Amino acid sequence: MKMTYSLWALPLFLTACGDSSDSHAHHEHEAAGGAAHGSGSAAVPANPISVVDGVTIVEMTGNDRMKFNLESFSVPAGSSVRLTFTNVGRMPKAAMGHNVVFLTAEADAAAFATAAAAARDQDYIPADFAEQIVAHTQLLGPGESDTIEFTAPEEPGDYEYLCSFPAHMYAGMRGLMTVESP
Ligand SMILES: [Cu+2]
Repeated sequence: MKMTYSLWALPLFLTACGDSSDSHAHHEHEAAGGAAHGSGSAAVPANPISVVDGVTIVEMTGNDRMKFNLESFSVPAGSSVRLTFTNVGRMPKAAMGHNVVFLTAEADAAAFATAAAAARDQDYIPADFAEQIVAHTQLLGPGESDTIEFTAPEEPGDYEYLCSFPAHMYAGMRGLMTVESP
């Protein structure tokens, strides 16, 4: 996961401080790593949504109680989104893995979840449903983190997201990304 943190930190560093080697940016990197690797207390971000240079930065977490920290958030249509997802739980990945999958407006979340549950060998991302996915993170075990970048849909509306680990959507790991007219 060290590599993931490096990838996560670099764009923030460049965005916040240009090409200077400002110690402040470095400190932020350490704080982010420390939060995920800390004592195991739920490291839920206080301000999970921010916008930097037009990019919506989303910090999402999933826990052992099968809850996301965000049940909804908004992004401007067609804008860039950088989402970092962290599994803040402690249970083993095989029993309590989490991901975040954003579905297209046309997708059927229930049908997707059913297909996903049967796709263990693909980390619960069913290949047959690729066209119904806007973006998704990796499946994460405890303490792991993944950052994805994607472009929000051009069409305003509500887009469902979910954890596709079997039964997690029905336990509450789902939400809505509202795409707003720019
Ligand atoms: Cu989950």
